[in-house]
Amino acid sequence: MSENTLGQKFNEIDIKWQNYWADKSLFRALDPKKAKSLGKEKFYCLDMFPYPSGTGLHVGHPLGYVASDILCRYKRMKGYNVLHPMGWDAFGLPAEQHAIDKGIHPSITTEKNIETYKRQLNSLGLSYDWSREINTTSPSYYKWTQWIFKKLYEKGLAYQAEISVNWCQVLGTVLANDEVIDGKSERGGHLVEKKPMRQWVLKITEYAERLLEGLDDLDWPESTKELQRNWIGKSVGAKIKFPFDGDSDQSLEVFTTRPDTIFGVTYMVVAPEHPSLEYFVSDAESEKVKAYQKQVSLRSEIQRSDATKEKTGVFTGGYVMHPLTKKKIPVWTADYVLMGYGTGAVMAVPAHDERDREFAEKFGIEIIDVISEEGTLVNSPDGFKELNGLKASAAVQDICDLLEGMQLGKRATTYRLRDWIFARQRYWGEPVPVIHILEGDDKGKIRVLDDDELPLELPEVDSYAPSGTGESPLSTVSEWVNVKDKKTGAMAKRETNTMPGSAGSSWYFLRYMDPGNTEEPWSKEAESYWGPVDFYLGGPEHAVGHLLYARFWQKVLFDLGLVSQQEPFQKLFHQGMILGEDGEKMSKSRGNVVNPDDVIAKYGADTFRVFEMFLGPLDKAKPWQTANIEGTFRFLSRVWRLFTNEDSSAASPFIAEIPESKWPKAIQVAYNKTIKQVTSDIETLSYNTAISSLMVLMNEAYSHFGDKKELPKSFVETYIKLLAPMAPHMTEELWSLLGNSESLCYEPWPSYDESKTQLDTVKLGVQVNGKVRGQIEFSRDANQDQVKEMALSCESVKKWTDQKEIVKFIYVKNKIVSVVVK
Ligand code: ANZ
Repeated sequence: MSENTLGQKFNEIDIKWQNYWADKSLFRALDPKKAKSLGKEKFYCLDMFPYPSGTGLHVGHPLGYVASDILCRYKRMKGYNVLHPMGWDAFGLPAEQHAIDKGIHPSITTEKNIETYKRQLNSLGLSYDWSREINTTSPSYYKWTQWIFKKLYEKGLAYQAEISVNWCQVLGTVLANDEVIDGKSERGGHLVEKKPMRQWVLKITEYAERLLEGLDDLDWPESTKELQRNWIGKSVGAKIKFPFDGDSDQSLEVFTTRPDTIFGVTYMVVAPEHPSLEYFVSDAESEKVKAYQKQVSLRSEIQRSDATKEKTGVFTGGYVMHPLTKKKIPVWTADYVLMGYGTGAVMAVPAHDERDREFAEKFGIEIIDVISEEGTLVNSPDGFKELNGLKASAAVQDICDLLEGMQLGKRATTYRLRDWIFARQRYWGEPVPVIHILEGDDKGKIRVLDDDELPLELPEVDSYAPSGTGESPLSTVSEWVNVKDKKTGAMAKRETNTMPGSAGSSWYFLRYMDPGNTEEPWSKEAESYWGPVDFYLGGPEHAVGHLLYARFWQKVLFDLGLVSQQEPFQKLFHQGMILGEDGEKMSKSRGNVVNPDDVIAKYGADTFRVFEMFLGPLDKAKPWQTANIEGTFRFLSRVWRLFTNEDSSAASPFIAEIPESKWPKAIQVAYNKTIKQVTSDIETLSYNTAISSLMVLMNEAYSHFGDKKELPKSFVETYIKLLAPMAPHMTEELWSLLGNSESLCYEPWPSYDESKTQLDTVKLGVQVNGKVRGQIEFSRDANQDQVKEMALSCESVKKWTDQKEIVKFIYVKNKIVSVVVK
């Protein structure tokens, strides 16, 4: 068959088997009872579910999906009860923006996009259990997202607060951080200001310590664990009070990790938003401070934390008193101190803190060294001289004791992690199931909806555009917003904020365990059987967002006795990105996007799958190489041709029953070695090396069984099985051509004979005085004398040893043969 017709043939085979799998629901996971009765262990393999965008998949998306699919197909053959689900994380801005522009309801756009995605995923032969498909925007799903919000609220983990948001007056809307670039809106380039607005917030900080500790036992990439650790940002130190100068009943509290440097404090800094700032500002400095505050309000926190920017700040005119020396210390305000961290105020030690040093040098503030090069205390003032010479770590303890005794300090731990702002002023999100009571005894209070009032569905709106007041478009739907409280009959207003994009994805892995349940979000039975996810695959860009939120919800649900596991994802893997052929990120604007549909149409899905896995190590970024697809296609075509007859209508007529013991020795070894290699490579997701060892074995097969020689049936069967997880369509077809009536998907995975994974002879170079002079081949069990005799009788070695004295002969079993002569 010509390459073209073979490509076509592969396409037909793809469709045939995709239909077969779907008709037989072959990838449906067994329910826990059934699986237990069959003694099958579970394997829960999860892909990060996609946002179904309007542009469909590009070749970068399937990389992870194919990779996890290979693992799932392998695990089924190993006898596991595999749960491999897929669904849609479908709330979000693009569909909403489309609705604003075109007036089409986001659910319609979403549905259409899902259809495209699903068709594309199926065309790759991915073995999903579609009976468990979920969609975060369907009321039957978000009913339970609302239910979990309710649990969080009841546990005191959801509260309302005035939080400063990015407000764009021109667009009349609140913007997410990534929609703001250099203080301007990404869309239109309009000015964005900070403005306080009422928001729902989840108290993730209450779980900071447990989120940190839990990381240690997870089988996750170290880099991702480190990102989460940094994000949580635990700091151990002390909170110290500096009494106000002139009013020692009041004090300015700072957080420091270095109480040992307290005698090096030469000024204080409060954040420009600090509530005590006003107290310090003298009349003389008032104008300057106000102007500075205004200037800072236009800068984002990220800009403020940029250590490379020149320090700015102003003196307030006020002072505090050093808690130990009682000296007066000037108070400054500067934007390198952030309000949201620690106490929003610092004791500045320019001798030992880089930021403070830069600031002090710029403004001519005194710098006092208090820690020596050896890390011991120096220059402690009168009354504290005995601290000199102490190691800084010991001094921390002494100074904390001292301050605690005076009630001017206490040991403290802070976390960089902030509470999670859980509200968006948008339409296309889960409504927050809360009403605000407007009259009667409960006036001003809120009520969370009862379970029987859920789901609270999104109403139809005339316009999806922002309301212009900063509130969500829901606020304009008065029939929906204005309600009577079911319990008291009091007038009430519905909450109009919707939940953020990451709400639905914070628990979807639980819903897959029991997606049809209408009574509960999941049954205990299903969760205790399937949890935790055994293998989770997705991009590293979710390291601190989704992956941290999901861990947080899981821990809350665990504390409520609703799940059996403390952690949701036991093992995590990040696939690397597939770059464009030019080595750049694929993007429409660069014009380097490859559409998988085109590749599949020409070569079939198996070539696409194998090619993507063969590009390189799964976790590395690598460029797409159209030219090399041909190579992969040729490899699969070779497999096909060896195992089938001339016109691809039947199995090769040369296939015969020949026991393994009758095969040539070399192929026995290559065969067992490959089974071993492919097995361990799949377990470690080293698919590129698994594929190359299958290529090597195919070459061996051609050299021993090609040219119309007899082909052992068990060799063919095993080869098909080893290739099956990667190239599932053609291997199913080959399997059926061999006369099998059942699918290959649940055939037992091949085993190998360890003793046959190596040839029983070894070939080694013979070194003479450190240089290789010849090569000998001998039995693996040969002893030193036998090897020596062989080495010394080798012609090319003799040239270098003749007439010389053999000083030493070294043989390291199966590794080194070395002769030393004089
Ligand atoms: C005195 C000192 C001396 C400090 C020294 C450091 C070194 P991490 O480790 O990141 O937690 N700090 C405290 N609150 C701050 C805020 N709201 N904005 C900016 N900086 C703040 O950093 C803790 C240190 O950062 C604290 O310890 C404080 O400076 C500063 F040689 O106090 B340190």
